[in-house]
Amino acid sequence: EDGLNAWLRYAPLPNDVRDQAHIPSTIVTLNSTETSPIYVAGQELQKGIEGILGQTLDVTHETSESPSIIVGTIDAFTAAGGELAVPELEEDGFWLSTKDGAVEIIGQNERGALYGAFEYLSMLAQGNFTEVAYATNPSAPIRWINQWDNMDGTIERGYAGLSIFFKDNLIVSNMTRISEYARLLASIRVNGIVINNVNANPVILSDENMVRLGKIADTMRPWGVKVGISLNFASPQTFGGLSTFDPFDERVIAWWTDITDKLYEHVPDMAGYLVKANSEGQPGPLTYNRTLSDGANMFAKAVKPHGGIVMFRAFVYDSVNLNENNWKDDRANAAVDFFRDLDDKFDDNVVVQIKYGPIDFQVREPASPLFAHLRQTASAIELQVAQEYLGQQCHLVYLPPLWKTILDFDLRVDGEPSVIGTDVLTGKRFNKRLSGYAAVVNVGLNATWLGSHLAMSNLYAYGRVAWDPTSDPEAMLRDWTRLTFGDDPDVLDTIASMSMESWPAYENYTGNLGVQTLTDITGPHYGPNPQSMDNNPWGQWTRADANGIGMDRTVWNGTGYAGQYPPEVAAAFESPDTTPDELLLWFHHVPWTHALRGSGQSVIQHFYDAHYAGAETAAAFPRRWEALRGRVDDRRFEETLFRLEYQAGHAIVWRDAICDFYANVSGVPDERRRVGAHPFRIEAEHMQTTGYRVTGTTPWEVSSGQRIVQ
Ligand code: BDP
Repeated sequence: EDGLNAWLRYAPLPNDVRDQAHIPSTIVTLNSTETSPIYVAGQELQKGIEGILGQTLDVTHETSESPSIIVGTIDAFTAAGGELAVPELEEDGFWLSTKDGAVEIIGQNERGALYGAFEYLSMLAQGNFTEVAYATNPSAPIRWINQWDNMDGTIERGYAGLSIFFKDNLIVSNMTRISEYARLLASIRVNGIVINNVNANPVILSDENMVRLGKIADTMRPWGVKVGISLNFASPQTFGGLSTFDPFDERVIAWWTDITDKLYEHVPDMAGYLVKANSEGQPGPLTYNRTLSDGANMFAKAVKPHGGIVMFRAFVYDSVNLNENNWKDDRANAAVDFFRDLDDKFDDNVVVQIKYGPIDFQVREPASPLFAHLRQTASAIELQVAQEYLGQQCHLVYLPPLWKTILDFDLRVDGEPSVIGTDVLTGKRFNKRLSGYAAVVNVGLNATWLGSHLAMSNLYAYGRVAWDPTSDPEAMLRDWTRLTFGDDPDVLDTIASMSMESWPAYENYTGNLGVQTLTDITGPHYGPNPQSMDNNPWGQWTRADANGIGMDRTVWNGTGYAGQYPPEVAAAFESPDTTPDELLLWFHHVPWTHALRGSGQSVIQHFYDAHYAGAETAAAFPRRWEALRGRVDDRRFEETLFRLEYQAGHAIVWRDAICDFYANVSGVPDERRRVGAHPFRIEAEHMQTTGYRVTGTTPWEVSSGQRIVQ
């Protein structure tokens, strides 16, 4: 197996399990046309049941007296004389009943019915034939994917081959992979996708690309996935030939209106736009002294008549003005500083899209305080399935436990429960119509989609989390594993336990106590480079020196960031005594010998111990996987083993680099005397080589003997 079918393999169940399945012999699709999600649902059910149970069912449009698997919308079901005691369904929600020998899959809309069909198939594929009858609704209306695909076919932060969407500045003409991707997304209830990079190239707006965008939309529509695009703010000038891109200039407004109208001719149901403005060199309204909301609203007005929305990113900070030597400077403050006063300024079809933490997808961050400030403006959270700072799919890092720290966080706005997942992003807390989720996903042409079989659990779980933020990480993982690898209990337990240990292990060997991922920040964001975590213009600093480490973000003495939270939360973060250990260095600058609340251990000793513990966990992964030889098909077994072995080795590189570096900075030795010893490392420079030379390296700490072979 090459991984292309991901969790939708529909692998045959063993005969004794199959024998327990008693399902109707016909599939009835109500009111379907060939391009509708209901039609697709019928086809998918037929294909899935054939694979899983070996039964070939007919698909018809005619209801009959005999029990069948009925798929349709509520309206179509009642029009066909069906009676349904269904609890209220919301947009995209569905009802699934397998009672009394019949199966009812009834969506609030066609998309919902398709989701219900996938849900039913997921049960069958896991050999689960229990009788169920329930309705389920999404936690939020926006459940999108953001691709960071470039028009030339490369992918920003892509680690699995070239783009499935673009080549040579054009949208591809072969829609096969795009259709397969839409199918995967539908099965996890994703309803929108922005196909191009937020660092946007205006050539996406060329006539030819508009036509082809229409093709993508036609391909994804039957799967219920709406298409959107990222815009470059300066397009009127750089692409349209105007002398300005000022959002208040009539010509600029007319240009965008015209472009938008044209786009909607090709894609009548286009989801909308995604905009990264005035961030990391991207143009934006601030150039003309207009506000960020002025910029967002210009697009909002253009898409409004067509029913579109604008996802406007809150990832705005000014690296030019950050000064590392100013201890009051802090990039973490930027989003709230930029957006706080704009809360009543955005049009109602603008959604401010906020990264989960205030910096940038680090291994540990506190929840972004901006969620507490936008009471009138619609907001969405931005997660990353792409493991940019988290091992780039070469390391197994199962992300839902990380996401959970954010989604379960209670901001206590006005002293009332304001949990990000269940209160804020559902729209309930501030009574919002629009809200939800976006995830950066870096699928590429590689057959595994993400370059790693095990990384796909993150994509699967993303959809489930967006549907229900209270979803249990391990339960989702077990479902995914059964669907992806079958139900061998050893396979299940091994993948479940390794995955659940993977994020804590990665945090242990890459950056502890809230200090961020101590990675190479200057470019690739891969591998250890703690020295680059200071001396950089990006404001990602640890402020480590001989005396201590951590950013003082308190109000009384630091950058004031803690004060961006509502009072109860702010008060807790203000003191090291009430800040959780895992965020200690995020909020406080402390001496190396500072004792942790939990263990009483010093900060530096915790660093040492955590790095050894994390590397040890990773070292066990290949051994644990090896025990599954013969229980997982050879190809996926070997490909996964290769990655886990690599991870085990790289975790040691991480461990030694970070420990050596901070032993040097702090001057405090490891009380267990491991640091610097590297007893099991094999030094390449001690090997006999031909055609290579031994040389020094930067940063020195990544090679145990400070030398490499080149
Ligand atoms: C950073 C990435 C960069 C993105 C940027 C963004 O390193 O490639 O363009 O975020 O989100 O994490 O806009």
